[in-house]
Amino acid sequence: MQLDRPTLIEAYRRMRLIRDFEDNVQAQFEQGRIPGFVHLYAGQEASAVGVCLHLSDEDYIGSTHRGHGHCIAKGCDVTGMMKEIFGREGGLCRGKGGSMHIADLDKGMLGANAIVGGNPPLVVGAALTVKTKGLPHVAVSFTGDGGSNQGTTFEAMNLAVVLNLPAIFVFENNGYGEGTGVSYAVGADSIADRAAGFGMPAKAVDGRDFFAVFEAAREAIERARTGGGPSAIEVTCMRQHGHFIGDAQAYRSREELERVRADDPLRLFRERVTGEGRLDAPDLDAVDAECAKAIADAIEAAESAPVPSEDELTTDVYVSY
Ligand SMILES: Cc1ncc(C[n+]2csc(CCOP(=O)(O)OP(=O)(O)O)c2C)c(N)n1
Repeated sequence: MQLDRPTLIEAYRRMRLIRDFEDNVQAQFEQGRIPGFVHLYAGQEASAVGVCLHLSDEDYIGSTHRGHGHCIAKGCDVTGMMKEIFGREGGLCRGKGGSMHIADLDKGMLGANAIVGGNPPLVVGAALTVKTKGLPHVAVSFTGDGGSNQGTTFEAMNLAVVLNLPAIFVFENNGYGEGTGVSYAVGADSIADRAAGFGMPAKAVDGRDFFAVFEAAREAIERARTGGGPSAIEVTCMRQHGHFIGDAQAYRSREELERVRADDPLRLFRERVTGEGRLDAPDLDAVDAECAKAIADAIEAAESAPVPSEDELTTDVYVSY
């Protein structure tokens, strides 16, 4: 499918916003200004954006501990996210969730999830809601290669097939679950083939290539929207950083890290669209400047926001439906 100019710009804008967000969060964390624990998504941008560009606020996604990219790709406000990560008032979850629990229901973002394999069952629940109400929406689960091994994920895939739900399982295979390699931990040659074994169409795509992800996601999402049921996409991605900020990555070779940097999906996108004459470098430079400013403003807003007051301590602990 040939993408028009505004769509290409929007794809690049979301990927650039994720990268800038991550680079700045890393710098702030290293200066001790962010509480808690942070897992960076840099290098995997083409996955989140290639999928979420097809979604509206009425569609759902479920995310992982590495969730900033999914939130931004789904349209969450970066200032609200930054305040959340800084633990400040005005954060998307009033500063109480932090990096691993950002949710924004107005955007269909059901939540980052610190429990590996935690989101697929939630996403299947959202897909069941959509189907029961007869709505044309879909629910997408982003899960890692590690999360693909969880029993919760297996049950979710089975139920999605049995009930013919509009659910899409995106498996972001970045080669590792913490420091454990896929070849050790995943007892199948292919995560996509294993998902197909549950009875759904499944594809593997190169996550360095935005266009490959976009096309696979288009097919899967269209199928789900039109009653064709669930499907799976294995996206092979490159994690540019360690598992968490501060991970020494002793389990990765220098050559691998050099390859990861060389295969940067943003650079590859830029080269392709300018090489094919579809966008000009100044168009992309303008997006770079816009995103840099948005993130600088977000940090400033987060730094100057107050921490939640003490009387907020016990609110939001239980939710009444
Ligand atoms: C149920 C559960 N088991 C273990 C952990 C600890 N843990 C946090 S992240 C992680 C690795 C996840 O790997 P993967 O799903 O491949 O995602 P990635 O970090 O590569 O994005 C583990 C084991 C956890 N949070 N939840």
